[in-house]
Amino acid sequence: QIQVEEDRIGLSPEILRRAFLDNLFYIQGKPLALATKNDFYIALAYTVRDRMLHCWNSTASTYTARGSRTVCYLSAEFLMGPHLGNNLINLGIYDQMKQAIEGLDLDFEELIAQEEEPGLGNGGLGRLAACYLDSLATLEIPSMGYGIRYEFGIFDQEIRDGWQVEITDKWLRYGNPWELPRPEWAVEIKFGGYTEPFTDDQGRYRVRWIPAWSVKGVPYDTPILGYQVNTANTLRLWKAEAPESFDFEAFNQGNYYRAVQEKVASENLTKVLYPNDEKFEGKQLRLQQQFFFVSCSLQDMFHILERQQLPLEAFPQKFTVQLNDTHPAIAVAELMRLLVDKYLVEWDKAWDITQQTLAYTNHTLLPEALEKWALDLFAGLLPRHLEIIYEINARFLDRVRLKFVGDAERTARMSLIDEQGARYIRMAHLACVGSHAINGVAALHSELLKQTVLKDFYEFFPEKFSNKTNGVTPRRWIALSNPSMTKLITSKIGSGWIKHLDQLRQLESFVGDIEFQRQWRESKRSNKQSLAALVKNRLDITIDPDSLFDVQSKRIHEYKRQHLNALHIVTLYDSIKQNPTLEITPRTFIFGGKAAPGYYMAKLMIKLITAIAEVVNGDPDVRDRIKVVFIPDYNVTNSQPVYPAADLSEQISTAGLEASGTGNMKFAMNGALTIGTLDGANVEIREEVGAENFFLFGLITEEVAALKEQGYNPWDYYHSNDALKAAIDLIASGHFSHGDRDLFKPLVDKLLHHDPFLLLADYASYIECQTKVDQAYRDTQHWTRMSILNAARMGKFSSDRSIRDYCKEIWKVQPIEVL
Ligand code: 26V
Repeated sequence: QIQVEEDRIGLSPEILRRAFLDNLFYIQGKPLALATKNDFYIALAYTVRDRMLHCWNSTASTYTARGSRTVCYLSAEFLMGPHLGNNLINLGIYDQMKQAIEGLDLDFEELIAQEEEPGLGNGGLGRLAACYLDSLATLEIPSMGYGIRYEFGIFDQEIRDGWQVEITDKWLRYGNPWELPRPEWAVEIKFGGYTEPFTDDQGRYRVRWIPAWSVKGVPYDTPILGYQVNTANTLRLWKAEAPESFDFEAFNQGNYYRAVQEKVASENLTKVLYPNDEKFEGKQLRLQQQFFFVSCSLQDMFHILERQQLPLEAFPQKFTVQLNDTHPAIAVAELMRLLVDKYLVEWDKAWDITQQTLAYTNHTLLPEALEKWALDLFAGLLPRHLEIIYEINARFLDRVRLKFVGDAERTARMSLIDEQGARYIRMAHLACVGSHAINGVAALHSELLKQTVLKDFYEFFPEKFSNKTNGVTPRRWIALSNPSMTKLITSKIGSGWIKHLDQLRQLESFVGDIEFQRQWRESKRSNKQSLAALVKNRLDITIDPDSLFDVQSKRIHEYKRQHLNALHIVTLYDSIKQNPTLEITPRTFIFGGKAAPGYYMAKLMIKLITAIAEVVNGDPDVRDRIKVVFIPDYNVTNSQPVYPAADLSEQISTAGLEASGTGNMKFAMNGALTIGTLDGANVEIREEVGAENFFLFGLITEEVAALKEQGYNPWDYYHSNDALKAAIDLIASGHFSHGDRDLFKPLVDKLLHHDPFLLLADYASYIECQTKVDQAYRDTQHWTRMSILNAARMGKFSSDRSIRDYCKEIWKVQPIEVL
């Protein structure tokens, strides 16, 4: 007997079970006996989705009725991770659904594990966007995420013979139950061609853009449900398709085959996510992707404005648009073009609207990551936008000259166009000039922005600058991924902390409670046991849950210094070999992370870690004291069991180079202690948890700068530190490469002769600090206290706090309750 309505909204285990079987039959077309694991997963996903659709509809109608101001978060990446578990948590029916499924003798966790995560991001920047969507919905803020529906997300990583191998990510292979295509809201995006001036029938001077080709942008919407609220916002991702019709003749003189070619090319636009992070490459397709999703999104906003019958002047009241790094910075020129060319708004008025609407977040200071597009490439694709950028630049530089009379160097430095040699468009400058607010992602990073890459802009409009320290969502990163700790905390202080993370401070009153300490250790121990089981299963490596789990998981990059961690391991290994009875705290070193496919040095770092693992794990003299594990294919799914199992979190970037970090927050919230430099958000984490509960080492930003200034010579450190020399020599000798002395030579040579990230300068301090960690871990009670205090004091790093700051200080938006 089918009870449609109740079966689609009811939350009891009985109704959920009935709904699940119904979906299995009517969506997958399978009875229980014939269904595959994927069928079960899809039926389960639809059962959950059904329960979200009511919220989604009520949210949309509430927003329309209230005419609310909407946050539009523009990001080339959204690293959402699997939806199912998260939606169950946010709906508050995780346990009920588990009961419903287990009542059918199915393995609930196994079904949840079926989901192929949408890996539509590289790392920190994309994951931040996902955490922010969760907080926006939870805080009941009208908002929309806009991005690209890549057919292939970040590659899957396999490790073969110790090397990274990239495998295409076919995440859409078995369908995506979370998205709804909205072909009726498709838009057209134009590229190439040329411009010509003309006088319109009112005698106005105007410019006409005659594009050479176009693509269609089709929106795919995914509901983003808040935690225990009725708000379900939308993530709208654009897919490129061939245009309905385009007058190719106008440009191609009837060249049919070229027209067909261009149709094929248009569908390539959203095929694949570029897998670089922190390294800019001026690829044409990448610029096409950026303009594509920006233009789709802005046109979508104009359509919403029209549907609500609001005047153009209302644009900045209706929308506040956040640019997640410079990837969507072309929005400055596109919004101007739409206003001036299409909607016939006069320039000054259009410029006001643009500036009032846009705000820009910077995520990196690394010069090689700053986007600058070669002028000819840009002109070929977006000729009209280039003219608009020239006009913006001319007007802006006039103001610069007025404020800094005679300072021609400053004018050249601030220009939107880099004219030293080949000419480039500087996207960060465009974003700064076109936005009313500019922010960094941690206190230190925001200060450094003002002192370095954006110094001139800070001097020109200081009022635009602010800091918005990153945060992460406690729903995914604690409640979902660490159920044992969640249960323990809730038993002591109730469940309010999941929405108000500051409440974790109440745990401080239990820090001396022996029984609570024991339960805390037991929770950590069971999480370590689970990770050990996963490692055994996937890699057939046995690790000891009673050893110290020392974890570094993040993208592989020289500035993040995974090889400094490796030098510590080699030093420990060498000292045990020299002194076989050496007493050390048994440790398991765990690594995870992908290298950009074209980043040779990062790939070699993976090979170094796996090579050290092979030797260390195979050596009976050391293997009961140290073990090394590289977890392949580090992504959201695979990271979720890692944070709860860590004792020690490695946050060891060269000071001044990690903008914020967000993994550092996930570890500390889950009770790991941090060994770290004064970099990014580490600074603020240490302030919050207390210096006595944080293992600090290394040069600070000013010392790094001073050392480089005076002429840094890694050789001096190599020759004056025996342990360092021994570790490097051992790697160079071929000890970890079956006698091959060439394999790691590029890495060793770079350290000895150049060492741009100052590993050798920080080595002694790092090793000394690791010795303190070793000793501290032996005092179990004290370690437990520190672990509890870390978790208890991490409230600041909830993305709810970050989003509240953005809402109050940049977006000027208020919550709207959905009933
Ligand atoms: C740059 C590029 C260049 C073109 C190809 C694709 C691509 C993708 C990403 C990026 C920029 C990456 C910048 C980034 O991820 N920054 C990280 O942002 C995190 C969130 O704010 C922050 O926690 C990390 O410290 C910062 O490295």
